[in-house]
Amino acid sequence: MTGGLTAAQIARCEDDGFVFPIDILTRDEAKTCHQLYRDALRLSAEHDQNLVNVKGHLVLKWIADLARDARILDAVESVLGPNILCWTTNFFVKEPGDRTFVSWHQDATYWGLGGQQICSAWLAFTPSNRESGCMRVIPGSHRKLVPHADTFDDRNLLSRGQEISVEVDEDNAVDIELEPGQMSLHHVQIVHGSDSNNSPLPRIGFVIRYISTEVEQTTGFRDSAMLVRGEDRFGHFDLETAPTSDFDPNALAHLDELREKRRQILYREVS
Ligand SMILES: O=C(O)CCC(=O)C(=O)O
Repeated sequence: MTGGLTAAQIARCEDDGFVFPIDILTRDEAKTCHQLYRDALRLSAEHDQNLVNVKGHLVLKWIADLARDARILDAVESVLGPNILCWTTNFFVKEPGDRTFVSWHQDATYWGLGGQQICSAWLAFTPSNRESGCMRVIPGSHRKLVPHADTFDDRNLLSRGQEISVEVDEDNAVDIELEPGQMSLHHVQIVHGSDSNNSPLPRIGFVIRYISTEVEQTTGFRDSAMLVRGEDRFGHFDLETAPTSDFDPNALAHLDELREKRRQILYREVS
């Protein structure tokens, strides 16, 4: 490990359940990532599939490289310790005027993962601010899970449109404003959401879900993840392999299988 969070940042993450901004990519790198994302969408359409938004790191090398970037992992290691799996990658994209949003929710409610050593790294490819619909969080809300209900709203970027069914004190919300190339980390139980993009620019966030190798999938479904740092002495997850080239047919076949398993976990009945 070369960098990592400062003691003050680690303390903030423990107290508040999130920390930002963390400088990761240069502006030029962020711009390149934005272009790679656009290219990936086009190529994905040519393969007649959505290969980008869920676990894209299994079929596109640049996404896998980003999920294993030492600058990101150094920060994540400060929070999770040295043995780290990537559980999934997602893109949260709001084009100008598309009116999409993310309802207030806690990730832990639906993921079926047991333990607290789970965090999301949210990396901005484009400006993410109040106007463009940046992520918003409620400090300290990671200490307790609250009830949720599914809405399946088309404009909600979450899989089930899941939202918190008790009142959220929005007066306390913190706007996670990030410049392109900056990142935030958030705890799996933090209450978070985001409003629509009212800016003229796209708002593109690449999110990597990291877990310590100690974490277990508690739903009874066998789950998979990719070892990105350290070693796995627990074997709680089937280990995924990073692609050596883009859209390798074997990787594509495997992606379908793994996504189906993940779908079963995310759409299971939650009490
Ligand atoms: O990108 C957003 O606005 C929300 C992201 C989110 O819900 C998450 O990363 O867990």
